[in-house]
Amino acid sequence: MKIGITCYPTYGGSGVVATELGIELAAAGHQVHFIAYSQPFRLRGREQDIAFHEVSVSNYPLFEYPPYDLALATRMAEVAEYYELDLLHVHYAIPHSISAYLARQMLAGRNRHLPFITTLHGTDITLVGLDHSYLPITRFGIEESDGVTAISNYLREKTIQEFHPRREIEVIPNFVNCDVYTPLGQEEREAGRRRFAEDGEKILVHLSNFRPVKRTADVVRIFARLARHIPARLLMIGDGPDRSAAEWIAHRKGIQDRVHFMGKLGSVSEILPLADLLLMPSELESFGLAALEAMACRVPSIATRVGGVPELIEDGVTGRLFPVGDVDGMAAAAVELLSDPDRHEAMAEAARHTARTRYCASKILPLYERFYEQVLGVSP
Ligand code: GMT
Repeated sequence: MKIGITCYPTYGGSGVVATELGIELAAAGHQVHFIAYSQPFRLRGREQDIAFHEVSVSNYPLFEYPPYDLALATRMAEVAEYYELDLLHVHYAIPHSISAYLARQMLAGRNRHLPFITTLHGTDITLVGLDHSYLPITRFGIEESDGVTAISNYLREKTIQEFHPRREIEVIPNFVNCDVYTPLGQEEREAGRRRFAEDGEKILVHLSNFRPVKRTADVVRIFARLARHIPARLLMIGDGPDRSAAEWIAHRKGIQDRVHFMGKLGSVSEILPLADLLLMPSELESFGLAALEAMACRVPSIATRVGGVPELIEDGVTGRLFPVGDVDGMAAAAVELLSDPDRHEAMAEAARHTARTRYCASKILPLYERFYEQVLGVSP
């Protein structure tokens, strides 16, 4: 198949999923065309057989708000026509599903059918879609899509409950390439850990876009409590609006030399396996991709019991779950787990097992392929 993919190319889970899906589809023999305002950040280095088409928005002085949605729709229609795309797959409803709708309409006038699929990722429904000014157009984008998927049961239910769309929503969970996100051998892991920690120190990791919904201040507070009991380091991967607040808390608590703010990394698969625990104390996660990537690397999570997280992490088996804001509870659980090597080992093993048996790319890719065929009306 020839598939056009649109996503937010910047740091964030939906862009990561879209990019990894494109990479897997290309590896499976499909032709993939990314259409976005910049190259998706995880594409670098693994982009063989994948084309990228940049959307540039001309900034005419009259445009106080340059119309990205229209430029995107135009580019989608062009790419679909020039490269004979079979379908478009857009990630994140707003504005991508609306641009895809416009592209489909533009081509329909030229007797060309271009179906589009929308994958809902979370904040497009829970934050953006429920902002009253965006609700009707988000519902329109969902209803006009030729197929809609959501990345967890939670998100599917939430979308039905809030939008009452006249369209089926299929759940296709997020996935991870279990060969890329994989544990390291003992020697390699120890050498890698020495870059950040001394012998006997534990390594905790947090990975996000540092938006308020991620509660990065809680990450530092949890670590500060833990560091009173256990020699440890915290790796903070990513960047975003709450980074300076997190840095300030680390300084105020006197732990700044134990917390490494690493910024946005193009690839996290070399860092995650070095860690002992991932902290994900988010206000909301429709899925929690960072936790899945860590699980595939044999790293359990301390997380919040929100959204789709309980579908991914089984409390007490592949991680621990707590109410939002329960910094004391999460810190105590982290201390307990890191002080009990047998329990930690069992959890790490269970985390990898869950990632491998339920969320590997090899398991999820066929679900997308089947969905594409269904939308195209092709019998497999
Ligand atoms: O979480 C964010 O701030 C960004 C958002 C995105 O679009 O990148 O993440 C959502 O999609 C991810 C990939 O499907 C999920 O793993 C995240 O749980 C989800 N975030 C929220 O629901 C808050």
